[in-house]
Amino acid sequence: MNTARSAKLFAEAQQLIPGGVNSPVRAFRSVGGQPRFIERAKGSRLYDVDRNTYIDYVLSWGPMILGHAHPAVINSVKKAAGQGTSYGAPTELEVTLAKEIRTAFPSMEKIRLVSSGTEAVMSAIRVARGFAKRDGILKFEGCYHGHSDYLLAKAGSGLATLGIPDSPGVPEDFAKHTLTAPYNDIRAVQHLVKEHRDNLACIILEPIAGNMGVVPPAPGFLSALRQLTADNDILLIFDEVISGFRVSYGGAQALYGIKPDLTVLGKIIGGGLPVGAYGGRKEIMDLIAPSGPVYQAGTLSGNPIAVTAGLATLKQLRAQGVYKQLEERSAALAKGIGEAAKKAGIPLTQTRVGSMLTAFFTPGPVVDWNTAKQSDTKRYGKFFHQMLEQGIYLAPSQFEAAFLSTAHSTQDIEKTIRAAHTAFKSL
Ligand code: KE4
Repeated sequence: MNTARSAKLFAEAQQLIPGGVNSPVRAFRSVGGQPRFIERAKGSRLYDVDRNTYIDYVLSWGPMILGHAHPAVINSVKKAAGQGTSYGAPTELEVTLAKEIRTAFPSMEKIRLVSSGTEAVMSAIRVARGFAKRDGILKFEGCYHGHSDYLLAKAGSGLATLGIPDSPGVPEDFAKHTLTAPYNDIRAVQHLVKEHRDNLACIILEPIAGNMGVVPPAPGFLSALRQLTADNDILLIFDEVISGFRVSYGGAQALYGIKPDLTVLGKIIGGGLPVGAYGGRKEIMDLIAPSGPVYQAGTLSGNPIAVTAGLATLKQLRAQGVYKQLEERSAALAKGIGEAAKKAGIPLTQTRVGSMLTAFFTPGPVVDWNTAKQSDTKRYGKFFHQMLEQGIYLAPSQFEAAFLSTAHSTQDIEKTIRAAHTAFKSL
């Protein structure tokens, strides 16, 4: 596969941008080789600067659930752009999106729009601390909640990929308020709550972990966590930046029937443009400026173009049968990949919730970060490149989710499974 122009651009990019990328996981560090520079995308396809075409299972790390350049999204963004790109004043669009989110996520009685998942998580934690008047937070190893200082403790995603257990530049003072527990280990949480209850403001988790690879909640884990936090007056925050509108129109909280106190959203609600959101119980959210003393602000929060892209995306997701199709195609893909690995005698542990899935190169089981990191990342890297050479673009890290979109056809799935047979045989 000719990648000369990507190579040239990457060399130049590395002179100007740390690691040549604007987000670490894009640099292919954990799978080796060099990233492909993308020129355009349409439907399930990416097209790189060397005219190579790929079936895309990264989908911009989740937002592109309709596939790339969906006509309804593009047309609405084009129209909105003609009306100006940012006003710094309230718009009807923001009211409409807040209403739509609250309809899909009734636990989000009030909502604040921001410009990224990180910003949404940071703000949710701040208002949780302001409401509870306590500093402590508890997160789970392998979960990633963006790059705010005090959450870079045993985080997943890029940090897991790069093997940075914590990050330099985070003062010990910040990290000391952050407790971590193994995912799916309710007894560990009970123990930490017993010891630290008086200083714990909130517990935050991905209700379906996506940042150590996909790790679903163990049966009863979320309900036990909900009960434990309610009994101890600790706020429960669901980080649904990935799972929100991904695993169902109401996210993981609808799927599992659990009502958190606060929820964080991102990715899909911006349709590929920068939008994050946090929201929850009215009495908590009313603490946020200007209605209350907890300060949070943003120049481009609720940006009309980004909100337009988000609204157009959610409208398409409300169409009949969308999630059924995503479920069927994702199940078919997982089945085919599993059969291919078995035929080649490659030990694989597959996890999936709806259209977010992972194939861990380990006999398994995979239930938390400790078991996920047993995966053979070298073998994953070889598999990744074998698939890339065949025009299949998987996440350049074992510890990320693969995603399907409504644009992935049965022919795409069949082609991917055929490529997997070839790739597994070469390992
Ligand atoms: P952003 O600040 O990247 O918009 O969102 C942070 C975030 C928060 N919560 C969850 C559950 C997330 O998955 C993320 C970001 N996800 C990663 C991929 N796993 C973004 C990709 C990247 O870092 O480039």
